[in-house]
Amino acid sequence: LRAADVGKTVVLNGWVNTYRAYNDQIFVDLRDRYGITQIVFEADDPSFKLAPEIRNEFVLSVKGTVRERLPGAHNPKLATGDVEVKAEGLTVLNRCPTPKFEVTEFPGEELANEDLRLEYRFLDLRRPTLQRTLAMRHRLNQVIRAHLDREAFLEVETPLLGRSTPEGARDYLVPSRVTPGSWYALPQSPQLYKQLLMVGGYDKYFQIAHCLRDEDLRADRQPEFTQLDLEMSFVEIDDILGVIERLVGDVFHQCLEVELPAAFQRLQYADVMAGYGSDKPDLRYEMQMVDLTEEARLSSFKVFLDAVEKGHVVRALNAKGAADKLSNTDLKPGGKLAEFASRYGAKGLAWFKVEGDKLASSIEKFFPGPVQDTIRQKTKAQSGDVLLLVADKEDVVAQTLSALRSHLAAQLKVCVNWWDRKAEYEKQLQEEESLARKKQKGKPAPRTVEPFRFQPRDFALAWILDFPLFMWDADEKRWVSNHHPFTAPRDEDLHLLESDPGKVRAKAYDLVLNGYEVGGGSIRIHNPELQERVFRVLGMSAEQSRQRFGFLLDALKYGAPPHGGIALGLDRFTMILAGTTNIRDVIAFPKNQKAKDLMTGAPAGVDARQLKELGL
Ligand code: AMO
Ligand code: AMP
Repeated sequence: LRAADVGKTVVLNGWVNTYRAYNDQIFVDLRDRYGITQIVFEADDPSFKLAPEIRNEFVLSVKGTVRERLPGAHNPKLATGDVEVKAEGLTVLNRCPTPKFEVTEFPGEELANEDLRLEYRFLDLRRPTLQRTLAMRHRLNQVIRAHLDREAFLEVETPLLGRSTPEGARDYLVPSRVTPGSWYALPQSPQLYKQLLMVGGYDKYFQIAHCLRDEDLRADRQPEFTQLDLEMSFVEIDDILGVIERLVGDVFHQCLEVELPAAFQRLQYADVMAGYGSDKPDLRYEMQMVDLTEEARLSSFKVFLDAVEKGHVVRALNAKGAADKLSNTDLKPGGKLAEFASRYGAKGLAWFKVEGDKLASSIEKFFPGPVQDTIRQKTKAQSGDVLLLVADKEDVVAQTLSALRSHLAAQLKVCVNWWDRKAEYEKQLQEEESLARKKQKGKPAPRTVEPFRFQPRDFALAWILDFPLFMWDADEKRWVSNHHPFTAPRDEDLHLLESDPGKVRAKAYDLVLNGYEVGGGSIRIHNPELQERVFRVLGMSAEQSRQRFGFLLDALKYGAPPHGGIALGLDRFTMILAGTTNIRDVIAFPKNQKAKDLMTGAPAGVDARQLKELGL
């Protein structure tokens, strides 16, 4: 309801957000999906007698007349803030005990404990933030469907009960009652079905698909999550990247009114690993790692010399201008940053402060002048910078410096998330308004705070290309697929498949957004002999691959077109569109970190009779 509705008789149904009772008036803020409206019960109306029993979260149906608020009582923060509804009839549709936590959100105030909110998810879902997020997710799905329909894709559903298609995680298994002792696997992704659809002649397929993986959970991982799954025939890498660039551009345009570049930057796996120590670097800011192994070799610092001796590496990050922001508590041995680094396996964290054209540190004396000069040049060090160094095995150094990079970017405010900027803007706006209202006795104030706008560097998208096809699994002592076993090797590396598998690059690509892997895919193998060769490198005998993947090998023999595809993680995508870092915020009924649904109690026991029927 807006000012234009003044004079109308209306019926509003909703939940009591807040109520304030006075002698002659009772104010109720009624909430529904569309917002909050102020209702006034006045002593002259029979509904006034009912109103005192109203409590938070009661469900009301209110009949009344829309009227303009009194001068000074307008609320510019509410979309409905110019009007109120004078009640002329009230039905209490349902009551509610005092909720275990406040559904009303107060800016700047922390939410109740997440486990409690997950237990009462139906209440938590009433929070405007969650409602906005789920509406954003709905919008995303609509944009995807309309866009891919325009590009002639067909939406096809694939089964939930199937055979296991390995993606590197554990399967959720479902026992068969009809065939005792046999099991279905819930899909980790529709990977093989979509490839079979290509063999079936559906050359552009997509699906918004549920995927299930029994893996350890993190802030950006759920056991059950959703992919935009897509596959195309007769394509090369560029075709797939192009479809996704157009689609993601459309999503950002329609969901956030942000215009992305027509093509995303393309980076080599080897380069990002060397520069950022991660295959999903946050590219909203620079701060690359610099290799100083040679300089360490020329020093007399024992820790570094021992490391170099063992074939380890020494690498550094330059925290620009951090000298006056990092204190001794951060830098000292065993201090905050060293403690952080140790979580990733680093045994210590060395540092230099750059003072003019000198390096200052307790270990500076071990580095000859010319070596210090090279270090400054290589790290592009300027006065006021702090260099942070780790010596260890290459993977430990990469993991540590990659984590330290994000940690420092947040601590030093090198990179501020757009939603934090937006929250800051809203806080300023509120302060300004309340100040101005005091001064001007309630009249709305002219705004001086700059309105919130997205900046180009709020979103950094990049393709990571040329992943290795295999990785060495040291525990199992065998080669494993980096993506999955159906990914095609690059043609020019084919001759290395058996002789040097580690050197073979894949026709695979990941999409990275603000440090999250939001998608991944590849061109697939469509030749049955090549597929069998890859299975062999993975340690599968001919019988084993026939037994597990006979249907795929057959399909490839029966005229499989060249094909490829990709899957976008829609939960992670929504997280970024909605401005949260918690994947549970974008899923209506998520599981907690232990894969439990705290509301329904799943997973839970079942009747002995059910187990007996299943032969368990
Ligand atoms: P992949 O395993 O890389 O590829 O998954 C694609 C994308 O799905 C998202 N994702 C997850 N999101 C939330 N919770 C999880 N547990 C989770 N696991 C993955 C990520 C990831 O980039 N079949 C292939 C795709 C293909 O080759 O076409 C596949 O599933 O954003
Ligand atoms: P120490 O000689 O043990 O007092 O260490 C001197 C400095 O080197 C301290 O700041 C340590 O944190 C740091 N250091 C120790 N081991 C490493 C390592 N593997 N990589 C980087 N710095 C280290």
